[in-house]
Amino acid sequence: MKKTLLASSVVVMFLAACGGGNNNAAQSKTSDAGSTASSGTTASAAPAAATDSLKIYNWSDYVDPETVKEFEAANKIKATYDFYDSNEALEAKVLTGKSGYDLVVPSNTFVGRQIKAGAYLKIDKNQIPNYNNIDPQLLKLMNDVDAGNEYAVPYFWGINTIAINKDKVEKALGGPLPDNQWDLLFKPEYSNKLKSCGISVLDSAAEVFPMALNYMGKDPQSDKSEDLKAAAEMIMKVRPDIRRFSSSGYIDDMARGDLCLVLGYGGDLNIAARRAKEAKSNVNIEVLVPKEGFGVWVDSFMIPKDSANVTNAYKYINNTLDPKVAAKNGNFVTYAPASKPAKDLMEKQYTENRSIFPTDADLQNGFMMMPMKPDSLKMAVRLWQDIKKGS
Ligand code: SPD
Repeated sequence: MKKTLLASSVVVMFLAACGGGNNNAAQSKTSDAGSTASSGTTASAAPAAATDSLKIYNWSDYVDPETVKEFEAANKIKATYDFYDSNEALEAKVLTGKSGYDLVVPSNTFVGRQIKAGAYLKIDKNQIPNYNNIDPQLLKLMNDVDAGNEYAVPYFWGINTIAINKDKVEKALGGPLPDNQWDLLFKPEYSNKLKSCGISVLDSAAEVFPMALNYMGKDPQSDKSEDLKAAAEMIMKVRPDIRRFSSSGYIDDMARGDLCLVLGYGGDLNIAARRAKEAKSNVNIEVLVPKEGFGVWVDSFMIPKDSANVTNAYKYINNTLDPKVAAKNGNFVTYAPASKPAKDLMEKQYTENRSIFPTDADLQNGFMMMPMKPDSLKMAVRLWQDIKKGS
């Protein structure tokens, strides 16, 4: 499989970092919360006024609500939690400079240009005593888009992959799965057979193009217009078989048995599998880790420059890096926490799940999702609109 040098070297870093076990003793520290925030545009730090509220804008299904209640009670802070399901939705808010939030959680693919646009405050790491729990390899990865790790504090990492309703797919195919599991989505011979049991694909050019390019044997981060056009042509061939484009709604649809093939976020697909089990509905979902590749990404907390509750934002970030809190969130959202000692505190059913914690061997086949150049992203978005229209 063709990969960029950067993508390969990044995945090699992951091999050493995240796939292997970790024996670190869990450490938990509490912030003493006297706070200053230095802004990307202001040289001197201004003391932040004490408030009792915190406004968080995060991905849907990305926190155990119990941890939020516990944080509120322990800190006497009222947290307002709003949700989005795509980087594009978040970006539309933060780039206005008037987000109305104290914390947001973009992916590594979007962080760099949002920093450049001046959307965020610099992080004062002294306000985050649990910062040392962060897997150093994640910080190294983030350094590519946030030099010196000045703005972004990693929260979870995960993969873009596919999941199937095993029984429905086997029945529809009338035979075994293809050797290359991505054929299920990208080869009309297979997608056509799965059309009636329901195919759903993430509603985002930035998420889907790298997967298509990788399947075609091209650099998943290719900025060449001919590569993007070729990927769009390939997707267009299976377009009639795609029932919906969804970046979060697929979780419940799949759990109910209304979809049999989904290109989605690894943890969310595992939530669908868990919900199906809990409902005892005989919907048997398998989240695949295709040997032909999958995309790897990192999501981080960032403080928008219009934050009115910076001290509380630090307290909250610090709380999510507490290994016990991170493990609780990890079990709930079924993603790999940035807080390294948390892995040892998570349930084995999740830490041994390769679509949540891919093994070193799996990661050899993965590729890091990297930011697209602005012009290429613009073009990919245009092509994506056409794909969705089906014309
Ligand atoms: N439900 C939480 C989903 C988090 C997905 N993060 C997106 C990463 C995109 N590259």
